[in-house]
Amino acid sequence: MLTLLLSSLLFMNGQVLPSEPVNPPKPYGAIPSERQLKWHEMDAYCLIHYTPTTFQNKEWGYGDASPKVFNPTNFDANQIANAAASAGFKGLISVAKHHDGFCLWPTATTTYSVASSPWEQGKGDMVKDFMTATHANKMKFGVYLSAWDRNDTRYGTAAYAEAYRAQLTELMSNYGELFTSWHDGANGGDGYYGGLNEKRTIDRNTYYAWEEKTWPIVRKLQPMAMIFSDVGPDMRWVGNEKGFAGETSWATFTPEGLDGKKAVPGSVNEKTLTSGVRNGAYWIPAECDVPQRPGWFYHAEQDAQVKTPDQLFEIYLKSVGRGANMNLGLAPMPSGQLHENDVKSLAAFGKKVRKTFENNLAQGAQIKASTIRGNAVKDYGTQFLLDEDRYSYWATNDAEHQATLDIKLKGKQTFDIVQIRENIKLGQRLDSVIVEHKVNGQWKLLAKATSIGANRLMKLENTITTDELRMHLFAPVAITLSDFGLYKEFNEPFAFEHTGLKKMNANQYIPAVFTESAKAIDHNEQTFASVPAYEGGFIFEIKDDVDGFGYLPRQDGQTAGIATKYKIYTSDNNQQWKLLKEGEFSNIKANPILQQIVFDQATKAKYIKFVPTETLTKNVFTVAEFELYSK
Ligand code: FUL
Repeated sequence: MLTLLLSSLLFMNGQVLPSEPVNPPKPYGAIPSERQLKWHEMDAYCLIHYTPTTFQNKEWGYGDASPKVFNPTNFDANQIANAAASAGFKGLISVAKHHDGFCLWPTATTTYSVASSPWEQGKGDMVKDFMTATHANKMKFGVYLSAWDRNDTRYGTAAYAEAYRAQLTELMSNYGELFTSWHDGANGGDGYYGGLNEKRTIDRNTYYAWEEKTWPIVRKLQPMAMIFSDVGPDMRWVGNEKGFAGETSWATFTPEGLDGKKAVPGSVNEKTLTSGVRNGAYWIPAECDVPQRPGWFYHAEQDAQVKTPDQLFEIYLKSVGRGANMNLGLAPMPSGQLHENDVKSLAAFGKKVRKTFENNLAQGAQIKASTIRGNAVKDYGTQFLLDEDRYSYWATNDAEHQATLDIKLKGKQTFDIVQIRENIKLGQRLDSVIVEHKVNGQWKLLAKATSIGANRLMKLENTITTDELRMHLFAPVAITLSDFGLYKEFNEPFAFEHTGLKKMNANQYIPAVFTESAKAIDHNEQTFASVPAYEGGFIFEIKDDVDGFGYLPRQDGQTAGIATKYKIYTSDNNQQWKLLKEGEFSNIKANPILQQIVFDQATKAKYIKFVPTETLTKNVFTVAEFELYSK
């Protein structure tokens, strides 16, 4: 190899120059498709949840809402698309049908759609309106079609599976070029099902015939659409709804099913979703979906809990900055527009990202590599680290699997983010990198990272000022690196009006039972109570009017004992109880956030009782915190 390389070199002006082009390194492992490359270039986009469920103040519609409730008074797709574009998002996905089964377009497959609603006298097509507004704001469009349908009486039979594919065909045919077809894994369970109100289970491995019949529809009609499901095939769920990819998150992945079966949407070994798999069989990068509010749908009581620009920026660093993409959930109000807090936060987040990354402080630096592939500076030199092209790169020879870059900045620079990228057309090659800076003449560790891929943003604990850096790189093959950047996070004050529910103080109520469950009222979100016998419920003696009740599920990442259904009772004597409210904690497994139950009016009763009526694990109920609220 070496002799071959040397024989192709000439000496000219004392410099070793290659006489003929040096071959580029061979790609390593699984590599992205053209479709995936285009998707990586998008970085971030949004997902809009707006269906009858919005009007019911729920997170999962049961499928029983009358189409008559779907009557926005002020729907404005452009207000929503414009807010997303102001945040720098590159795409919008319309939830064309959520689990409640209501279709936002006039489908031929069911009457449960906009065509039966009063909105635009049943003549409207909301998917089309979102598409038009998305394109007008220079973004790409996509659709989400829930496989689970709690309205359709055919759910569970072959007829529904056919209808589902017919719906997909309509969406893939009539809404321009789509960048994604988004399919979530939640399916099967109880629902309205045409009035039968029962539980239906399906065989997740066979029912939807994903590979045989369903994905081919997308491939045929929308070849550039990325198919999302928790197992791919084009991008995978990141395993949480916080928006965070793993500190190590490989774009390569090998889907693993459960119980020795094949991996399919809704039935996958979730353990490796967050981290991916080094040298996995396929290129299936993570997508980090996270709602802008605590839940995916609009709830007025959450107006003060809209994520701030700083929170969104943290998500950006831990998704886009970990080689994944960010998918932010937008939740319009029943009126049909985003709340002003959401709009304000999106615009400020957009400004923050723009200002942070507009100025690469490494520009003008001199970067000396320990080695350059075939000494071909023109083809593989370090100048490519500072150009705007994410596919041009500096490279080492095939036998060199460790290298060092010495970086002399143009004067002293102050920064707190280090960015690097690989040219992913050649695969995910780097195992790890270490960045050092000089302190009192000594090299000291500044940052390190694994799984680089499409993008890596290393946020430093402290802002530093220096004019000299060094980076060590490690890979199992020739090293290639395409970009190097230094940035300073842009900050400015931000606040929105805080309205809504107020947590009651401990002196406004007395928990009545609670020996085992003391941890549920210790004001420490990290501890949790685990209670084996909970059917009798949890009683609070109250001294003030109560407007709502809160249940925070355990926050340790485990799901055992989390409640999925509840009843709340009131009493004046702690003996006779009256049912005040009952419901489900939809989507709590994937998104274990604080569940706030708002009463229609304040209760003046002396006692209030919370009963978990269904939990994720039989015979155990877990709770991090109970809260009571007043207005
Ligand atoms: C999940 C659904 O169950 C949630 O309601 C939401 O739509 C989220 C984006 O996907 O699987």
